[in-house]
This record gives sequence, C-alpha cells and structure tokens, in this order.
Amino acid sequence: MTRKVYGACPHDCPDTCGVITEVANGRAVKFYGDPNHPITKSWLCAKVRPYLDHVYHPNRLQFPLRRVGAKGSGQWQRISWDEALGEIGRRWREIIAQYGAAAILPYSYSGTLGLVQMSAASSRFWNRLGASQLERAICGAAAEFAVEMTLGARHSQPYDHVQHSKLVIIWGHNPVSTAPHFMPFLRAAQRNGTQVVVIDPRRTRTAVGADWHIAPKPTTDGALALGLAHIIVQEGLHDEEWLRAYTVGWPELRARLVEYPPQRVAQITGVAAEEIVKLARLYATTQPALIKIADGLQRNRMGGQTVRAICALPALTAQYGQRGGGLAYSTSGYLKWDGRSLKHWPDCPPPGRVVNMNRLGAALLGEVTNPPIMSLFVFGSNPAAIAPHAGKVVAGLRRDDLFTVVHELFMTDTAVYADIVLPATSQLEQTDLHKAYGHTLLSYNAPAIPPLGEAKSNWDLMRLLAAEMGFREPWLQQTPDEVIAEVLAGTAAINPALKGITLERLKTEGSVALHLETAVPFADLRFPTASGKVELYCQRLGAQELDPLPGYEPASDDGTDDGQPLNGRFSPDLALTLISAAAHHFVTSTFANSVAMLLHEGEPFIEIHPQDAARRGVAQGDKVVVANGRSACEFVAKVTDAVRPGVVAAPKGRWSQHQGNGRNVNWLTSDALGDMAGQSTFHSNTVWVWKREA
Ligand SMILES: Nc1nc2c(c(=O)[nH]1)N[C@H]1C(S)=C(S)[C@@H](COP(=O)(O)OP(=O)(O)OC[C@H]3O[C@@H](n4cnc5c(=O)[nH]c(N)nc54)[C@H](O)[C@@H]3O)O[C@H]1N2
Ligand SMILES: Nc1nc2c(c(=O)[nH]1)N[C@H]1C(S)=C(S)[C@@H](COP(=O)(O)OP(=O)(O)OC[C@H]3O[C@@H](n4cnc5c(=O)[nH]c(N)nc54)[C@H](O)[C@@H]3O)O[C@H]1N2
Ligand code: SF4
Ligand SMILES: [Mo]
Repeated sequence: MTRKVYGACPHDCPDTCGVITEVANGRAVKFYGDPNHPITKSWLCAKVRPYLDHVYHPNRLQFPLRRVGAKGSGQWQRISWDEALGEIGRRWREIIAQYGAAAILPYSYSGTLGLVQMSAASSRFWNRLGASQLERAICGAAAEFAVEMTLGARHSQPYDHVQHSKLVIIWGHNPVSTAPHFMPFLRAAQRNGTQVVVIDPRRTRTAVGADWHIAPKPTTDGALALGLAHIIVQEGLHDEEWLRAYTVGWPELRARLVEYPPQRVAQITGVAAEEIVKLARLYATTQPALIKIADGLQRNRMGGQTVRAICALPALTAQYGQRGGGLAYSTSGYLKWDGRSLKHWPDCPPPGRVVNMNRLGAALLGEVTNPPIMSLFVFGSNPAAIAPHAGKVVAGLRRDDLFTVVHELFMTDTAVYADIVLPATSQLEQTDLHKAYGHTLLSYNAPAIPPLGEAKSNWDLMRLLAAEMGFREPWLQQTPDEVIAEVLAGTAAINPALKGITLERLKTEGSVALHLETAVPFADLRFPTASGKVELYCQRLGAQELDPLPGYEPASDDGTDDGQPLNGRFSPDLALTLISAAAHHFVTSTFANSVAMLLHEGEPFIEIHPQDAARRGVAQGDKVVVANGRSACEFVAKVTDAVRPGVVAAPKGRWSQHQGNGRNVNWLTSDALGDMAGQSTFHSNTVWVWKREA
C-alpha cells in the first residue's frame, strides 16, 4: 500500500515547487513534482529530483552529539536529548546571569523558507528570550529596500505574463539555474518572437539562450542604467506626461542624467558606447518590455543604487502597470505575515541589539561588545561555508569561550565547530506552510515520514528550548498547525489576499492561489510609497544620508583584510574581480555533499578569461592559487571567454571540508557591507590568481 503526501520544496528558490512523496511502510519510495501545480507542472530541478538520496543520505545526523576533543577536532560523544537540552539550559542560564540574554545570538537563514520552520522558529522563542536580533541581510536586503523605497512594494508579474512581453532584459540574474520554472514560459515567448537580452559579466546558461548578451564590469550596472536613461531622454523616447503624473523627482533625475553620456558610461562599464545606444533604443521602442532582476545583481557595494537606477527605466518608458512590462523582481510583497501573530512582539521583552549576519566573524571576534557574543545557536544555515570572510568566521567559531550549538541535517563546515550538535528533520519529516517569491501560490507541506533517528524539526526544538528555559506561554508550545492557523487568521485580518484561504483548504488542496485583484503589478498606477508615486527622488533615502536620486559611484573592494596593508604581495595591475554566483547543482551549500551533484559540478574551479590566464601563465586545467589579503584558496583553472576579461568566477556553495586546502570561495570574499540595508557584497571581491607550483 503506498500513500501520496503533498508538500512543497522548502529551499531558497523562487519557484517553491509543489511535490508529491509516495510512502510505503513508513518509508518514502518516490518523490516527484506535482503535475497539478501551475508552476511546477510535474517537473523538478536537477538538484531536488533525487531528493530521497538527500533525505536518506548515509551521513544524516540522527542523534545529539557533544564535543569531546578540541573545537573542530571532530571527536564526538552521543548524548540523549535530555542531556543536550539540560546542558544548553545550564550554559545559557550562566551566560544570562553574567552578560544578559543579548549575549546569545541565534543564526539562521534559508535552509528552509517555511512559515513555521523558518519564520516562527527564528523569532518567537528568541524574542521571548531577549536574545540578539539577527539582521538578515546576506541575500537581497539592498534590492528589497531599494524596490520598496522606489515603488512602495515588491509586486511582480506571474511567470506566464512573459508571453505578453516583446522584450525581456534579464539583468544580473541566471534563472536557468536559479529560477528554472520561469524558463519554459520564457522559451514559449521566445518562440513567439520575444527578444531576450541578458546583462551579466558572465556568459551564463541563461545568456547562452538569449538573443544578445551584454557583459559589463561588475558593480557598474547603475551607471549602465543611467546611461540608457540618458539616451532615451536625449532621443525623446521617454514619456514626459507619464513621468509628470506618476513619479516624484523627474526634473531632478533628468538633471542628473546629463552626467551619463554614452562615452563616459562605456568607460565605466566596459560596454561599447554603440551597444549602450542600441540597447537604449531597443528598450524604449519595443513594448511591453520587462526587466527581470533577482539578487545577484546587487550583491556588491553599489547594489542598492543599482536597483534604484534600474527601477527608473520602466518609469521613463511608462512600462509600470502594463501586462508583460515593468519590473519583475519578487512577489514577496503581496503577502507579508502579520508580525504580531507571527512573532508575538508585544508579549516579549524589548528587542535585543541587532547583529548583521554578514559581520558574523567580526562580531564573534570582538566587534560586538556589551555584551560580547558568548553563545551562538545555528540552525537552517551554514555560516562557516556561506558567510563572507570565512577565515574570520572560523576563527570566531574556534573561540574556546563561545558556546556553540548547531542544529543540522549534516556535519557541515559549521557543525564541525559546535559544542553540541542536534539532529534536524528534513522537509519530508515536518509540517509547514510556504509562500513563494516567484509566484503567488501558498502551499502546505504535510509530513510524509516520521523523523529519522532522533531528529527534531526547528519548531519542535524551539518548543523544547522554551520549556527548558521555563517559558510557559501557550504560543511557544503550539503545534505547527496551530502556528499556521494563528498567523493565517492574523494576516487575513489585514490583507485581503488571504480571503477564503484556510488551513483546512490548504490541507486538502495542497497549493492555493492568493486572492489578488489583478495579476498585473501596479495596474492602477497607484504606488504604495509615501507619495503614492514612483519615487525617483526619495526623501526617505535622503533622511538616511543616502543619495535620494539614483546614482553611481565607483566602489571596489581593495582585497585587504580590514585595511591591513598587502605588503607588496599583490600587484595592483594584476587584480581581478571575483564573482561567486549560484552553482547549478547546489542551493548555496545545500546538496554540496551529494556525490551525484558533486560529480555534475566537477572539481572546485575558477573561470578565467584566456587573456587573463595567458598573462599569468595559466593554462586550462592548471591548479591555481586564488588569493587576496584575506586568504589563499586552491582551484582548478577553467580558461574560458565565458567570463569577461578582468573577472574570475567560482560558484558559491562548496564545503570547505571538500576543497583543496580546506578553504572555499568565501575565505576570499569581503564582509564589507553594501550601500543600503547592510547588504552583503559577495560578487565584487578583488583577488589575484597565479599558477600553483607542483
Ligand atoms: N541552482 C541554484 N539556484 C539557486 C541558488 C543556488 O545556490 N543554486 N541560490 C538561491 C538563492 S539563495 C538566491 S538569492 C537566488 C539568486 O538568484 P540569482 O540572482 O539569479 O543568482 P546569482 O547567481 O547570485 O546571481 C545572478 C547573476 O548575477 C551576476 N552578477 C554578479 N555581479 C553582477 C554585476 O555586478 N552586474 C551584473 N549585471 N550581473 C552580476 C552573476 O554572474 C550571476 O550570473 O537563487 C536561488 N536559487
Ligand atoms: N560566496 C557567496 N556566498 C554566498 C552567496 C553568494 O552569492 N556568494 N549567497 C548568499 C545567499 S544569497 C544566501 S541566501 C546564503 C544562503 O546560506 P544558508 O542560508 O546558510 O543556506 P545553505 O547553504 O543552503 O545552508 C542551509 C543549511 O540548513 C540546513 N537545513 C535545511 N533544512 C533545515 C531545517 O529544517 N532545520 C535545520 N536546523 N537545518 C536545516 C541544511 O542542511 C544546510 O546546511 O548564502 C550566501 N552566501
Ligand atoms: S529548488 Fe526550486 S526548482 Fe528545484 S524543486 Fe525546489 S523550488 Fe523547484
Ligand atoms: Mo539568497
């Protein structure tokens, strides 16, 4: 007898696929895409198709472990859950007595994106405890902020509206790998004549399938956007009437555009002036025109302003509010969970101080004081592998006086340094509710199998921790379904998008579409900003001492470790810019311990342009050192013109424990913050490359 269980893919991906697990005798035997899901349409990506290998991976952690050797030595002793919780409670009570609860830092991110296992589990208990707050700025903080400041909300076209677009500019985004279910819609549109332009310093899988690939220097896209705007205005291709009616600050922006003639923009971006002119004309005369972005574009020091400048283009050409036109970024703004019912703020002590997750290493090493961080609790994230400046993160994790607990499915680069490791359930073993950032369906995930070994879900662990700390509030002890029901009810009271959507319906139907008045974002041309218009000039940015107009400034990394001199080790004219974008077969570091995925990805490699390789005496397949003031890592060179000269690329997500000298690409990345919202700056790091002598 097999049983079918409906669920949702929990991983950090805009598609949030509907999945079906077939279960026989308590074991999952088949796993596939839900044929009735309008986005998934029965197929899953290469990463998640063999999901049962992930769930039943021989290295799954199944029991609590206590460190017995030195930190990082890999010597463990199996303990019971009671012992583990007792030790955590005892250590925390000591820390709280001496330093206060803010000395405890929970660190979690996108292992799962569920309402219960991510959102409730990363807020309720920690708020009640009064722990430090984590500024969740590692991914798309600057773009989210820039879009909200400019347009008022993150609203985006459904994938299938691309059939109405005559032109699609995919800008610093690689959906073939990172939003795969958008691609069949795009390909269908292309067959009907839609033109596709990709703007990316790398010839990505997405760029290969485009009509035109433009490869600017990283971090210069803001100038490129302003250069396009310059030409559009100069040639009178803009819509003056629309700008006057629906924007704030058009005269000011217009004055600024004078600074961005094609020759100057060509110099900044490395894109030929003729190409810039051609793209401006194409964009302004081929409508509806859609600009599709994600977060890679803004993972640098100019990310916020870059997104602001791009947001101005659909305003110049009156593309907002058009079916198939405007900006496609994220659908997350349609449904924001009611903070009160989700997080229970009013029932908690005042929020603890905020620690930016991009500064984890620095924070552990003393940047954060009063109180210092004395305990770190990691779940749903692998900071030793995914946070910038990993050398600092690892040095922090090695601190003898830091009490570290890691709740994980696997012995990751982070878990290796824990004092206590707790086993976590996979999505097949837990209950959750998922909203997507690429579409507007809400999906219920029912548990298909019992937890492996003694694994517990994030939420069940939070319930146990709350009990251990003596917190008796019922909202800390709810079942997952009770959490979902409470948050749905609280959110429905303030957001009509949930009209008619109940837990019962979600449980029987699996996926339910949000109730939106129209699928076309900003169809009524009323923008939920302070002014009700597109804010080309944004007062609120000015108030934060940020440029209130979209602009561009050169902003490169110096490749140093917090400004420490490079001591002549690296010659400035041999510097390269390192991008570490999404790997096709991993989701950041998830699946990077799968033998099959590792075979697909091959050895840890760095892509380098033939000119740059020749200058350094590097040939195809050579072992190379990639270094800067922060660290030195080992890769194999892939010599290819898929990267533009001056740029090297090594995908994110590799585990350090699987790589050359035990250091993955994040040993090289900078923990400097971007121009807005504490954004990470992974895609614009200065490095030097040379051939490794045998
Ligand atoms: N297969 C796979 N899918 C994923 C992920 C994964 O790791 N693997 N990660 C998930 C996550 S966490 C996220 S946030 C999304 C991200 O989704 P994307 O934003 O699509 O992913 P990235 O690969 O980070 O960046 C996209 C592209 O930006 C380019 N880029 C970098 N710097 C610049 C620049 O300055 N200008 C321009 N024009 N382009 C630039 C990179 O070369 C890259 O090809 O994907 C999600 N989906
Ligand atoms: N160099 C470089 N680094 C980057 C980026 C980049 O572009 N370049 N991108 C950044 C971005 S956009 C993001 S979003 C981050 C993502 O970084 P993370 O949020 O850390 O994501 P993952 O690497 O997927 O690690 C998630 C971990 O959670 C575990 N996990 C999964 N489900 C559960 C669960 O239910 N409970 C518990 N306790 N654990 C679970 C998984 O086993 C995995 O080890 O990485 C960032 N790092
Ligand atoms: S990672 Fe994305 S494309 Fe793959 S199954 Fe999950 S939601 Fe679907
Ligand atoms: Mo992300």
